[in-house]
Amino acid sequence: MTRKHHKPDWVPENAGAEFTTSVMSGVDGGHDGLPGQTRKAPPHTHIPRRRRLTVDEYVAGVLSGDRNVMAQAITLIESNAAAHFDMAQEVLRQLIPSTGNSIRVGITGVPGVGKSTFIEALGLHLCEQGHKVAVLAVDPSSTVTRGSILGDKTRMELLSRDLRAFIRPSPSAGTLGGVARKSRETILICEAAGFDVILVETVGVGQSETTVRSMVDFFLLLMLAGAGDELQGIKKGIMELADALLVNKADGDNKVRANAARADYNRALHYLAPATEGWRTKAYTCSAVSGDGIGAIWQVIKEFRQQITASGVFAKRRQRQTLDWVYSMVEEHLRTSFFNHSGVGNIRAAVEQAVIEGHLPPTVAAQQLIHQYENY
Ligand SMILES: Nc1nc2c(ncn2[C@@H]2O[C@H](COP(=O)(O)OP(=O)(O)OP(=O)(O)O)[C@@H](O)[C@H]2O)c(=O)[nH]1
Ligand SMILES: [Mg+2]
Repeated sequence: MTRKHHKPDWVPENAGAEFTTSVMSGVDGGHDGLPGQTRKAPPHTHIPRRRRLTVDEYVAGVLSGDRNVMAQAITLIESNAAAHFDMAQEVLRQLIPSTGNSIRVGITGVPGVGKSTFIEALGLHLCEQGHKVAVLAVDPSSTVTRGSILGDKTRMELLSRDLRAFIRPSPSAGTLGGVARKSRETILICEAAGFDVILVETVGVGQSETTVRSMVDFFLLLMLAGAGDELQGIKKGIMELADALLVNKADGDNKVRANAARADYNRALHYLAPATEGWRTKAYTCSAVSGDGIGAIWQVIKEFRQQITASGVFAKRRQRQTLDWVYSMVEEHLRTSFFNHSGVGNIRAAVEQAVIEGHLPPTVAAQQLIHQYENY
């Protein structure tokens, strides 16, 4: 993967020193920045003009809710440079005790379903209620200059101007593991800065839905009426990840069809396993444009939180998610380390050929490769 020198084009009109989203872009690159997998940044890499903050300054700034420092801390987390990695981890270590006090909501749905419009409507509704709302995106296909939220500055215009909200585009393209790590750590930064609602948008690409499901408490699937399920790319598997289905664009002529779709989905949901123990996933309708149903879906999310907090499922899920995260990083590291191992590289082609030609059973081939990895 080649590194490019990016300048962020995502700068809101009211960008100023106090406005986080105006701050420098992250360092781009294709991996997750774990030690042993990082490369030295080339000399032309963007060097922020701003004075480097110390760990204590990052921690104090984030804790005091300083949007500027918050954005810089996220940029530090997104950096792939080894020196930044250690510093970012120290900042996170100190912030961890102040994290967790939020509801994390994942939002998915096919392109055009209205995710951005919905997030703006919900975000503004929550800001009016006194919440502090952070909006993040997980999109492994995005780059610094072309990401799903990046094109949204027009669609989320009001929210991006609201100082009670904080919008952060997806980290630049990379492995899903790398993007996911950065997004999880960004959630922690936002929580430490006092944001109590975290909205994570993802596009329905590959594994990104499963990944976002694994980092949120509540997972919301936006749907359209009228489009066949196949057209919508909605597989049973994705419905099974959801804590609520929300048929959007229930306005004008579409209202009747949206209500019919909601009834259909409710019937279908009856036969699916619920995503969350003790919670029944149901379908609802809303119009992100008119605002109908926005307050109602927030009530559902609040009820969900109350109910599964009381049953202990909320805490259990978060604990399991944290441990899953640990092991997914271990797995990712081991996989990269294996495939980059020169000893493995030396025999791989021959082993593969022998397997294809039928001379070597797959199990023996795997043993040989692992032996090579562990001993040479
Ligand atoms: N009538 C109507 N139109 C809507 C509604 N919500 C969104 N739209 C329109 O649908 C189009 C797509 O909305 P977006 O919010 O950009 O959809 P998205 O899911 O974020 O799309 P991607 O970012 O491309 O994945 C826009 O033209 C919106 O104005 C709604 O509730 N009613
Ligand atoms: Mg969008």
